[in-house]
Amino acid sequence: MAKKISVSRADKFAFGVWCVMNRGRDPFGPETRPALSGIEAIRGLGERGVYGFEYHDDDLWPLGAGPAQKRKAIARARQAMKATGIRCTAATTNLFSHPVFKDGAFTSHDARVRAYAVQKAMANIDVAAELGAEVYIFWGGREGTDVDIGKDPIEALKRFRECLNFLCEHVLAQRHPMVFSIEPKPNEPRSDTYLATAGHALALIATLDHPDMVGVNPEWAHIKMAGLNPLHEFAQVLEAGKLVDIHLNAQKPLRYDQDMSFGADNPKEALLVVKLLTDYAYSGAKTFDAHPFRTEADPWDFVERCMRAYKALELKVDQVNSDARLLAMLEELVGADPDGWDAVLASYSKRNAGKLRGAKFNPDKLAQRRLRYEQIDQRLTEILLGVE
Ligand code: GCO
Ligand code: MN
Repeated sequence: MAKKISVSRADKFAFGVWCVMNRGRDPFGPETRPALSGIEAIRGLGERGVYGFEYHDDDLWPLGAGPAQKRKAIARARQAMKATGIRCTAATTNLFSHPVFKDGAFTSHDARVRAYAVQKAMANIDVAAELGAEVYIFWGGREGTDVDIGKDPIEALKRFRECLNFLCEHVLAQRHPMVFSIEPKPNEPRSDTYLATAGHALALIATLDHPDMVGVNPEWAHIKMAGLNPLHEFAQVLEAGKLVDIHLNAQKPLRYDQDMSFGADNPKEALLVVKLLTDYAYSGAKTFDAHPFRTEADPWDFVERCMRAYKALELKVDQVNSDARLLAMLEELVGADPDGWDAVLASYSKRNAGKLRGAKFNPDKLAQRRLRYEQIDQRLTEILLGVE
């Protein structure tokens, strides 16, 4: 019998408030849904049993708001959090909407724009800490180029690094219990964005003054836009100990940023990412960064759908992880290590090197071992489709 899906706060699902505030506007047509304020978004998510929310500064108070207006917005956010039990799991700075950022924020040529961007981030980092956010995201929306001769990429990376270093020091000086997270994306809105993939982000992090304070939140859609494999990207970040947040959604490869509901496009790939997060006990928030189709009247079916899709895939992961036939085939695939080479390869020593140098291998014979990938993949498909 099919298992019933029920979502609870223990699932640690989160949404960007901007996902439910999205009104369906696209480059070819205006809004199709009524406005929802940031506070209404927090409240609506909280009322639906969602564990957490992420926000941009500009989602909660308008750019240029005075101190009183800002304090009022923060107080109202706290009220909505208290009333519904929802937490603020992460926050970020809008460094992409205002025309001042049209040629980048941290990578702008103009030092005044960079200073303004760092000031804007600094101010919201303090609010985020007050709201209890433990992760602060940097998605370089406009950090890129349309005309490559116009911006030296070496200089741009240096500037990006300087701004992150500056803000890390701010967090340390304020003693905020917070880590940063870089969100990679290959393009859109710029033709090419710096820090295009998880690998780019990890490489930059290693050069920061406080690499331990900075992780990565890979986003499914951004990975597919780059034509890459979400499982491999998530795994690379996880293996590096840097998976501090995730952005889940769906996306057809190599297209504009579609931000579809999680599971909407490729359930097999989605299953494998849920399996990764389950098997390796990812404990951060499972954040959805997507938006309803433009045809939707309100965002709530979309919210429900993302969480149900994750839970449904989690049930499939249980099935996959206990399917005797599949497990036997996977075990056979990995095979045995009768000669103890695993231990030899695990660490270099004179003795191990000597052993390896003197060993006799028969590559033709080794190549004959049967690898049942067709059957394995088909078994996975059948579990996913629920057939025996
Ligand atoms: C996008 C990004 C954004 C970011 C958000 C928080 O492609 O629009 O995914 O939604 O996630 O700005 O960093
Ligand atoms: Mn995102």
